[in-house]
Amino acid sequence: MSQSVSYIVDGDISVVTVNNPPVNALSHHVRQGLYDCFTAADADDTVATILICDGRTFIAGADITEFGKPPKPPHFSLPLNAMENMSKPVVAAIHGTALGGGLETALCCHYRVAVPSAKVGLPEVHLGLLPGAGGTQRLPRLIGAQAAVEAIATGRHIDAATAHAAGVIDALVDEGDLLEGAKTFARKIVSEGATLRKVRDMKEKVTGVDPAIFAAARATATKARRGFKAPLSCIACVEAACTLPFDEGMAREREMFQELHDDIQSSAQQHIFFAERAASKVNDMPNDIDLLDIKRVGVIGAGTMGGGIAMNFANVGIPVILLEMNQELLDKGLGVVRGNYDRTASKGRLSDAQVEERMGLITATLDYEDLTDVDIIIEAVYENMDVKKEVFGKLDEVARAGCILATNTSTLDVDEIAAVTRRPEMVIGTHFFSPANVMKLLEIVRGAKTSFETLATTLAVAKAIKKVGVVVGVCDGFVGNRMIHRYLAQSQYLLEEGCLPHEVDAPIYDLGFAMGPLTMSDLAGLDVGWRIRQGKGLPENLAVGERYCEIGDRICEKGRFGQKTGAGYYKYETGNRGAQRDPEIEQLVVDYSREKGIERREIGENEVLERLMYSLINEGAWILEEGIAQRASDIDVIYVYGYGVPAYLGGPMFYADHIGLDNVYRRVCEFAEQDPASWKPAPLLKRLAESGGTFN
Ligand code: T1G
Repeated sequence: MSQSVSYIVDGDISVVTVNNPPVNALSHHVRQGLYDCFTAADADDTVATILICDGRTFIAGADITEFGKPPKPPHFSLPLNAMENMSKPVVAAIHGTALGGGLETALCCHYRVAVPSAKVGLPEVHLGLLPGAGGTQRLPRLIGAQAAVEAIATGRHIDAATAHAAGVIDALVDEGDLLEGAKTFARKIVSEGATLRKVRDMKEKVTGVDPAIFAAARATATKARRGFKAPLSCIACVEAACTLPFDEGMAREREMFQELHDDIQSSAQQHIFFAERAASKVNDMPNDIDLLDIKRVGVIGAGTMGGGIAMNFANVGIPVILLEMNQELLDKGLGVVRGNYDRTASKGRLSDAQVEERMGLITATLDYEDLTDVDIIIEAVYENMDVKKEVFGKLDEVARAGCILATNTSTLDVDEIAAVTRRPEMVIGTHFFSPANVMKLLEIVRGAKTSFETLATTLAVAKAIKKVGVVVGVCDGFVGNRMIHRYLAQSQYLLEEGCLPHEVDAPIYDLGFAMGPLTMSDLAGLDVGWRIRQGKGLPENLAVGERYCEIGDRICEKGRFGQKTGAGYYKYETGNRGAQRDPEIEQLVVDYSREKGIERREIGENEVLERLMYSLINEGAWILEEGIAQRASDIDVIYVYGYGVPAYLGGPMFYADHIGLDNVYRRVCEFAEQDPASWKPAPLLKRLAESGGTFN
């Protein structure tokens, strides 16, 4: 018997236990162990068999580390069919998360019981895959096509109570006494003459299903998950469950699973799965760092960012003290927060009681003295160094010893801010992305003196408020904004050389980004960057040889700041976020080139795409070279969770590896020849390109 699966006879019940830390993944040795144990259990004289797992969770899926490699026997079907064809009832006892192949395993058992805290789901779609061990054929037979399509195409985790109501779970048992609860359940059904209920034989819910369900699901998926292949394949498989006999449906599932498995999209999404987990690891941090206790939080500034940041903590039950300079700003900020909650409640995603509970966790104040016993304070005031230094000076006075002082700056020097305090080791950057209560990314900026306790605690805080924390070093714009600066500069140069705004944006949008650089600038607000450039005295203070395009400035001088003013690079109708071409701006661009003596030329989509993507990649390579990011996959996580890059592209660095670094480097060198001021090929890119290496 394999080490990771054990089998015992406990009186009249046999128990098969999986123990494969950390999440009991269905690794090849687990699959073999399950087959061996269930074969043995079928031969013994017990009346029923329980399948249960040790550790923190039931089987959380197939072993993702086995994907992309030659498959190791046995296939899932061997142990799963053995379970389904047992001559006695098999009861799956679920705790933690029964996900993917884990739920598919449970669906091959005749009954399922769970503790109330358990969750089930088929999240393969998030890995660019579909449930490949019968989930697309068995789940609709249990809960119906509509519910199954929704569950599988979204990959959502379903709580135990909902799963019980839907018929996936047959009984909820006491928390903390799962095995006894499962045994009691098994004895009860045996005494009631239990049948060997095979989900595969349940036809009622997959017969006479309205095909409109699938058409509607495809329309939803195409809109909500533009460019992702997996959701559409998931829907097609559930449709097959409703139109084909079980075994033919299983064959269809296997075929479509293999197609997705062999597609670059799935490799990219698996890359992001592991990259997200790797991002929480700090290379030089010892494993035994004690985390500081974070029970109460302070937020300085109730503006758009401050309000959103406060909501993150209230959303997970952590009380927040929200401080503003005056009552008017405080009331306005709280009004925005309540407005956000009311909108969520109006969509049925929060109850009124939950809205009041969360608002109740946010205490408003004008007095710094109210911050004397909080555990972390996050400053989110106006992006100006003098203002930030003044605030940190005050915080250093009032905050208790051991309180972390964090700044939400998106560009300023965290070390310079830390230097105005007597506790630079407790100072760190926590760069949230707007809207802060929605965007998952948190750039955690490690200062020169930031302690491991502060860093480790801030990473834990990120996880607690359901953010993806990525540790970066101090430099202008950190990782995300530093790279986007090069990307946006290229978008300007493409305009003055020959493109119109929609010609710059379209190739990036077609690649899969949520929007192109100029539409993104209109959304973020053109005035933000304009004020920063004015603050730096540009273009007058331009360094020698540095390239500068004034098209963005010219548009701002017209009071066009983007969506918020109804016009920027594009024009926007009131209430409609759709960008419309604007002949006035297109003329401005053409006139600007003429004024600067630039002969406009036809620029192909491919060149546009390469210049925008390679500007990100090349700057990413510089950032890795300087150690501002620990690993290339961190940059990919930053761009997927913070800058609208779809996970199926894997992020800019994964994309570069896919294109081939020799190709990227060759083009970057060609661009550098044409425009040495803007392109400095990164030494790391050169080395990897010449050695046939990859970033990831
Ligand atoms: N395979 C291999 N390793 C896994 C894994 C898996 N399925 N799930 C997690 N890990 C590792 C993870 O990399 C990390 O490692 C550690 O476990 C803890 O994870 C045929 C095709 C279960 C909800 O998609 O969603 O089944 O970083 O940090 O926050 O149809 O992990 O410590 O070295 O995330 O408590 C479908 C994926 C697979 C579930 C726990 N299943 N996992 O969250 O811990 S495809 C999934 C999760 C499939 C079949 C198909 C979460 C979790 P390390 P963690 P967590």
